[in-house]
Amino acid sequence: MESLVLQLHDIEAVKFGSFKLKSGIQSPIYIDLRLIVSYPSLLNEISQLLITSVSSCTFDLVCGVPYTALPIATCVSVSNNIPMLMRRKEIKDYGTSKAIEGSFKENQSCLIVEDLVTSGASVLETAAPLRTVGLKVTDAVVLIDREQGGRENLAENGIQLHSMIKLTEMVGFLKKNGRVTEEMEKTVKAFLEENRRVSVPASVPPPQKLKVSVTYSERAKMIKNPTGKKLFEVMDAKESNLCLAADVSTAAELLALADKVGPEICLLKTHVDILPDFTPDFGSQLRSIAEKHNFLIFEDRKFADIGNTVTMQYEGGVFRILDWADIVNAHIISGPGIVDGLKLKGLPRGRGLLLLAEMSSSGNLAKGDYTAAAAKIAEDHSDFVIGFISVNPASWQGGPVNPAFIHATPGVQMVTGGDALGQQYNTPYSVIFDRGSDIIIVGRGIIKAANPAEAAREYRLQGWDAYKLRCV
Ligand code: S5P
Repeated sequence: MESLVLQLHDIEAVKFGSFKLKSGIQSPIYIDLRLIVSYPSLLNEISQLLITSVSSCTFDLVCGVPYTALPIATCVSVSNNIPMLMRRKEIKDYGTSKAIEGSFKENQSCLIVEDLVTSGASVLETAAPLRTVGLKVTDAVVLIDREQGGRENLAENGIQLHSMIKLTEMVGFLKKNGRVTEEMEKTVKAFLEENRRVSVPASVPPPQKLKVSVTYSERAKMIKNPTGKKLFEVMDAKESNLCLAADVSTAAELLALADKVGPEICLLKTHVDILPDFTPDFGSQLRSIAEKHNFLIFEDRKFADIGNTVTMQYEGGVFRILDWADIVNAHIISGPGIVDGLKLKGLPRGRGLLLLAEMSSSGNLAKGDYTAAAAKIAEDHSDFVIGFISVNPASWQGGPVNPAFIHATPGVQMVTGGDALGQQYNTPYSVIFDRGSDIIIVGRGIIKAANPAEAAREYRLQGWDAYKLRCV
């Protein structure tokens, strides 16, 4: 190992100074293994050592993290006669649009090969599409572990990291051979001490535990609630997993928009309390447009009170939501009584409920145990609860996604990013394919577009394509 480290130093693949890493942190050491393609014997040596360091693991396939580890994975594959897969970084919008190239069978195990791990984000980005197509990913092998949280971040996602060398060992060898000063060794150690746990960026979706490849039409038969069943059927019939968040400023505008965008959507989401011109016949007008275009209506009321209060909020007041909304949603902050209260009024009318299990806004508190509690309440009320507002359903704790529940995800635009008030956006592909959700909820991405109907069509096609890829 020592000689390998010295060779890497000889070819200047290891540099000392001040370098900005991909994660944004400033590091006194930089390792650039892209150079090894110019040194075939070194590349071969690294590949042989890598494979011996995972001799205790069994796997059917190898897949290198693009791009630096691709030649390493190729060498491992060729010299050990292990078939290889390639993950596309960019998915083509022509041809087969495959995320994973190569031949494989569901449930085969795939070893991920990487050159260097800091937070583990790149390994997770490769693990996500491999798992989505039904492969088992439980191990990753890396030449250098920077000891900055990658091992822990990967373990949290069910991946064991095998490393050939740790960064401190590497610097130790260089110091021993007079390649770096004692002072530099101390600087690197101090840097590692201060940056022990680099977190995985929020833009990297956690790889799912289980592929949900069951089709919407099959899931229509699994769900108990009649509205949930109808929603799956509409999605299948219209080839749409698009929900429009119709956050416009007047009821008149909303009705006009619903009529224009109606052919593209499976669901229209309202915030009826923002409409200054709301009249008691708003519900029946919207319902007739929904019937014309075959979509369902979701009032995003986000009930949060005790059971008794929400029964009145649901049925009464100015808005009389129960009369016209097929679906409403609720926070679970007040406990399962909220679901009992809403169910008392909603279930006899065949209505459905979505629980807020996660939220899209930065710093929100709906995670971990809270999300798990939402899943439990849903299971206990599966006659009325049709699913969740969620962001990363495929990576929830506590096992596989139950295909009988629908997951609808807000915070969707064509590019990732956010607004000035904490909203965070993911792309339709990331939401449906990587994160395993079912419905994209799009507001400003459509309503602020020059031509909302055209924008809605584009979102529908992207959401549907991602779903089809998931079902292959
Ligand atoms: O966590 C959430 C839950 C919801 S329902 N984050 C959200 O943004 N929403 C809603 O989705 C929000 O109230 C708004 O109606 C829509 C997102 O709108 P956009 O304009 O940011 O796409």
